[in-house]
Amino acid sequence: MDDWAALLTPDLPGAISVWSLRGPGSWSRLRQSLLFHQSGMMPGVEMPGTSRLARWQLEGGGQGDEVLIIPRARSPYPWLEIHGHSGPALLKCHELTLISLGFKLTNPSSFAAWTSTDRLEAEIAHCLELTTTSRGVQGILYHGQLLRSVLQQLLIESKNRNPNQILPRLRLLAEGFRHARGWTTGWKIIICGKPNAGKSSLLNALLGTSRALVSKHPGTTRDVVKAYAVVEGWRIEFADTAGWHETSDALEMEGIAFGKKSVWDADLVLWVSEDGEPTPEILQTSLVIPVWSKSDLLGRDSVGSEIFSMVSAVTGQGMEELKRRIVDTLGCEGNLSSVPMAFSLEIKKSLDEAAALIQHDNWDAAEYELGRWLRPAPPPKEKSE
Ligand SMILES: Nc1nc2c(ncn2[C@@H]2O[C@H](COP(=O)(O)OP(=O)(O)OP(=O)(O)O)[C@@H](O)[C@H]2O)c(=O)[nH]1
Ligand SMILES: [Mg+2]
Repeated sequence: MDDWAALLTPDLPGAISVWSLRGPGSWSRLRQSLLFHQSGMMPGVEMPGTSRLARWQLEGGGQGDEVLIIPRARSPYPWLEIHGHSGPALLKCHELTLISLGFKLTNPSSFAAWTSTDRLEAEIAHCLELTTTSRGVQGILYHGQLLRSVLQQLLIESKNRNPNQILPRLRLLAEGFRHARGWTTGWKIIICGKPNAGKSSLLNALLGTSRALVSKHPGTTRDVVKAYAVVEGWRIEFADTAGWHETSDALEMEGIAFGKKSVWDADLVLWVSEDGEPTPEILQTSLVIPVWSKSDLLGRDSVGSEIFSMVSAVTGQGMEELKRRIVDTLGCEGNLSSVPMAFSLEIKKSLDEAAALIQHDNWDAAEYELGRWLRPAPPPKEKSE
């Protein structure tokens, strides 16, 4: 078993740095390079909950920078942290010293996974690092615990070897990722429609600021214009695109093709038209909200539409309703749902894999795959420069 070190703090000028070290020989290796302030015997293995001031001992006997040594655990392997000053050159010195002491370097997430109780806990921690909204945090924490009990239950029930009992539940869990993915990555919405439909104006109205150019001339937007907004507490990336139409202008054609390609990557499409034009066939496999723009130009008597969201970027009419519809359509409130769901892509892939194995009657492999989340993560991989 190797001894591992990871720098947990960013490799930037700053006030403090934290190195985490773990492995059977981590204490004995580190002792060779530290001078403790308190005199007396150097303890073999420090007790968690105690901390000690020390100095790096430089080659040739000189004293180096002062650090605080914090033991984290004694078993299954000694695990400790070094809290010290920071700065690129100083961190390089720390790194070289640790390498010369025989530590292998790894990245913080790989190290954190290894120190977690099991892979599910590590995945929860990893997703928490990624999320940018408190609603995302709420969803990950809640569904992390829910998933743990569901996996335990599935592993017991899989002993019956009954695919009808297990497969629908695995699929439901995996499908839940569609609702949960925005907790870690934010949702992506693309705004499409014919030229001059009011797409850029809609983007600006959703953002509450003038991000995209608006003009009365069709073909104003050429490239994809991206911007972030927080809608009802969720982080959403909106992409405004060039209007879709037949053209011989090479540049425009490229812009249109680029916009169409972005559709596949989007969680939701806003199909904008100023005259209730039906959603085109190319969007049939996408999640779409049809938006009827410029509703202020419609007569007073004009009735709303069940299918279209009627909005005016000029008066703001219908904007709040549209935002609510976006959040509802994306299933954003899944963070509060009691239906368990896969909250990360890794977990979704693993559930899909287990389902495929069960379909091939390979129950042992499926159980191994599901059980992986409840077993400790393997030792980390060495960091590549
Ligand atoms: N009255 C009214 N005019 C609007 C509204 N939204 C957009 N317009 C006008 O419609 C014209 C086109 O608006 P844009 O937002 O540039 O339309 P677009 O779909 O982005 O156009 P392209 O980028 O050329 O495809 C501009 O003159 C806008 O002022 C609206 O809600 N009400
Ligand atoms: Mg535009």
